[in-house]
Amino acid sequence: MGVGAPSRSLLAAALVAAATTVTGSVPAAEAAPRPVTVTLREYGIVLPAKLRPGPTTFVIRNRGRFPHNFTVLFGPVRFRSGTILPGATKRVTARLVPGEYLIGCTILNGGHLAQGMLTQFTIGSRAHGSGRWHYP
Ligand SMILES: [Cu+2]
Repeated sequence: MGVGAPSRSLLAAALVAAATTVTGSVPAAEAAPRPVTVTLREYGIVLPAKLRPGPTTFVIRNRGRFPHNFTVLFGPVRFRSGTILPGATKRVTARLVPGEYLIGCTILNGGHLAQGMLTQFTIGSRAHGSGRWHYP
């Protein structure tokens, strides 16, 4: 008997445990990424100003006439979409944690940032003067 058999039974146990969490106290959000819609256009980035922690899929649509991107310039979790062509949609999934995130489009070496493609979102809050964020 190889090591495969115990692994399979462990996997089966994990699957049963995962299935039972549907009606349990674990939030469904931990099982599937929460979708957040983002719109890119000339010249702006539109998304909710407040988000929640956990696995999140940014559904990023370029509704403009030029290529754009979605780049976390500052924040506790960094990720980027890469170039999104006009009319296209890209999905980027990240496990978000509380904090402040600065988002920009870095196309044209800052040219789009200067035109206003810069925004932010926050997760949770922090005491005045404190650098420690918490949620809720
Ligand atoms: Cu842009």
